[in-house]
Amino acid sequence: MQNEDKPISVKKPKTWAAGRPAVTSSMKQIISTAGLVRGTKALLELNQTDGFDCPSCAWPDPDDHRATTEFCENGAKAVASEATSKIVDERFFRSHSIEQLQAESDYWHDQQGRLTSPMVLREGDTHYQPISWDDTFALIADELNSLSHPDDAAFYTSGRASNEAAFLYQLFVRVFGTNNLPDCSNMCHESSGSGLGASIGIGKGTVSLEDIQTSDTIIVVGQNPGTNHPRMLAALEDCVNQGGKVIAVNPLIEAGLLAFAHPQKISGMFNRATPLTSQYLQVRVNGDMALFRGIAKSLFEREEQAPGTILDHTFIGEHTTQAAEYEAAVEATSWQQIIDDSGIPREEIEKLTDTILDRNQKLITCWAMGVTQQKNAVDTIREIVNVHLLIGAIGRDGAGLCPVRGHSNVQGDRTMGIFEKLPEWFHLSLEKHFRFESPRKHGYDVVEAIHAMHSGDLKVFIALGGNFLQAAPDTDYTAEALRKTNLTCHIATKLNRSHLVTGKTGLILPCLGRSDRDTQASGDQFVTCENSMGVVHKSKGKLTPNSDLMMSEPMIIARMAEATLGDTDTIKWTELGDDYDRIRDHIAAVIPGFEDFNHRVSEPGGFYLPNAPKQRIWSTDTQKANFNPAALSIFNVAPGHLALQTLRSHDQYNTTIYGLDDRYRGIGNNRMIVFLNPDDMKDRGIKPLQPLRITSHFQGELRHADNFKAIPYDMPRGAAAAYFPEANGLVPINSTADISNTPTSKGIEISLEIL
Ligand SMILES: Nc1nc2c(c(=O)[nH]1)N[C@H]1C(S)=C(S)[C@@H](COP(=O)(O)OP(=O)(O)OC[C@H]3O[C@@H](n4cnc5c(=O)[nH]c(N)nc54)[C@H](O)[C@@H]3O)O[C@H]1N2
Ligand SMILES: Nc1nc2c(c(=O)[nH]1)N[C@H]1C(S)=C(S)[C@@H](COP(=O)(O)OP(=O)(O)OC[C@H]3O[C@@H](n4cnc5c(=O)[nH]c(N)nc54)[C@H](O)[C@@H]3O)O[C@H]1N2
Ligand SMILES: [Mo]
Repeated sequence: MQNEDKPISVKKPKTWAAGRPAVTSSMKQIISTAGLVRGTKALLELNQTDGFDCPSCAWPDPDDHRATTEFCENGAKAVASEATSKIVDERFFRSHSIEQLQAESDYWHDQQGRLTSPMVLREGDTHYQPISWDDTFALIADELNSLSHPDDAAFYTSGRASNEAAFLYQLFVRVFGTNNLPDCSNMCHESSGSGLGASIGIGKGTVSLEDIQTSDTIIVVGQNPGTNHPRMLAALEDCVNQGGKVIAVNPLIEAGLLAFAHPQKISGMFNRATPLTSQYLQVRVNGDMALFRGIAKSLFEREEQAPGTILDHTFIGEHTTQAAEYEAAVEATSWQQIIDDSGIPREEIEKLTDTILDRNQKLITCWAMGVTQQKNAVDTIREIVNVHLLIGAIGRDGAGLCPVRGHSNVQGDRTMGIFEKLPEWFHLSLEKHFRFESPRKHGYDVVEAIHAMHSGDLKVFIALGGNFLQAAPDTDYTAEALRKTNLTCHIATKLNRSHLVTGKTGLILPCLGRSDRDTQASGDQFVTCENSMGVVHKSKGKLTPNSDLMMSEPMIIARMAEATLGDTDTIKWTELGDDYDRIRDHIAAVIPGFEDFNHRVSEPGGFYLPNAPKQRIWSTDTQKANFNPAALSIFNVAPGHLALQTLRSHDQYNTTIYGLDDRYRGIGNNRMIVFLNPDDMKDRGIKPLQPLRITSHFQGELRHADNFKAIPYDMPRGAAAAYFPEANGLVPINSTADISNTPTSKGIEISLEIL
């Protein structure tokens, strides 16, 4: 465990990622937390076709071959955190009051080990008390059944839940009578779902791993793969080695985008790094829509000079709508506005257009939170699609759209029906198969759920994983909201701050994780996940669980449902928990693309779900791909203010803090920092490491956070960056993206004061 009192260390940021330091770091982590034997066993099973799926990110595994070390440094840290042999049991809770636990850091919480027994915190209690599983389910059933309407309860999901758990959970929630299924996606790629759905008719990406490896040009926008999707670097390296070009679009210089030393190759072990990006565009925060508008403008202008040679007229004619309106919108946008809003000189935009047009116009654009957590995220994503449509860079080899998902099964959870706005066909399919009336009123998303708890409308909050309090925006407001409920209930593997801010009654239900062996009445079980590229594959835990009292997620949901609703003619809840094949048979009957699920998922590597845009079929309102002729928009702040983004360090998984370093950015032993442009610091008389008060400004509301140390960093003027979740208190609850309602965690207006 790191010493939290050690002083901060600041070094020069790295210029390449992975290599031997990554291997050393992962081995150190796993041996210190899980022990040598358990740790090595865990790593050997990780991402093997008969082992378990990495619980870290959603980047796909190769379809046809697996190295024995098919994992990355941060995957190893995620497994180490889950496979730890330390436990948080009844004794732990007896000796730690809620008040004491609240005073500890998120890092400390994670270090304590795995939750092993169901615990309850009743009104007025200072300590969690043990409770039996039977009493736990009776308590939940009582609370749920005494509500005046099912809509008075909400059921959150974090994206680690398996397909089987997610399907059973949404079924339980809908039979209970509500669509209140907020999920982490609402804070993550919801904007991608909304934007892609409107433009191309599916809220998912359209490329495979092979497309990435064989593309000509890959633009990586608002994403830091070196930390958050390290195995993506290997695919980018393959692309570069085959003559492709990678372009980074990011206000910050991120080591992982500069160069990569493959830790599974000899050259990489000797830290010989392959340069990755041929062009690094340091956009202004939220300058991405303007940049893509600039590419479009350049394409139109070149087409005018050499008609018929640049745009894909056949594709545009056969497959799209609104092309003329889009052309008019581009024409109405001046170069000056594009350059001002993006912060990128015209020559750089022309150079990028040259790269795209070179060879086959095989273009892939990848993006993540730098794009999705902005006010105009949906229009930005649709602008990316606009550029792809102009040159027909979709639905052919080596070209397409690639929103890079976060949580390892967040995409699968949505496929399984974890969605507060479930489409009608899904309701009909559930009704036909299970013979019940599925409620149609849209449920609450994350932000709406927080407001509804605050106003007293939501009285029960149940969470299948996650750390709602720390992940949500506006931490104090969210804490007040949670405290107003009658019951908060967390199905969880590790202790976190959400467990310490409860309703009148608080419950912690300890569950098995991905790496744990899951044995039920019918024998050892496996679960399934869907990765970022629509491949469904199995995951089988192998480690002996830390305690017999831990229960699997599907069984917890089954028992909760049985206690609350009882069995129906068509649903025998605990029989489904006894044998997950039965859950998969239901999935096969309800969701298109899962026909013969049990059989097909046994194939090594799993199977691809159907993806219509890959075949140039568009299930949009017009049955075509829709250009979006929106006017250019940009996030502007008042003079003297800065645009703050909240991002991840190299040593965390969302709210789980594995360590206190951010190796690639050169930071050691401290997370309370704010990265700033050196000239912006000079203007304000701010010295490196000087403690600052950050104030966020939103519609006349002010929010403060103190003691953030200033770090000069290579980033555009006007930009600032601090870590999630430490800076979440600054994200205003009502500052959300248009249409998707995602909190604008990457676009917060702030001012600074020297303390
Ligand atoms: N190890 C590890 N892996 C993870 C996670 C983790 O916490 N740790 N989290 C998982 C999850 S749930 C997710 S969603 C993904 C997140 O993966 P990322 O999206 O890579 O995560 P962030 O750290 O939020 O990084 C956002 C990047 O966007 C850039 N950015 C910020 N604002 C802008 C902007 O306006 N324009 C552009 N172009 N760039 C901008 C930032 O500088 C940063 O490099 O990773 C997943 N994988
Ligand atoms: N300011 C700001 N806020 C953000 C973001 C940001 O970039 N900036 N990013 C947003 C994004 S992209 C996301 S996805 C959300 C993440 O939001 P969440 O998904 O809610 O948060 P996590 O930190 O991933 O959840 C960690 C907890 O999940 C539990 N857990 C881990 N594994 C399992 C498991 O297998 N089963 C169960 N039942 N529980 C498990 C553990 O108890 C652990 O403490 O946060 C969002 N919040
Ligand atoms: Mo995410």
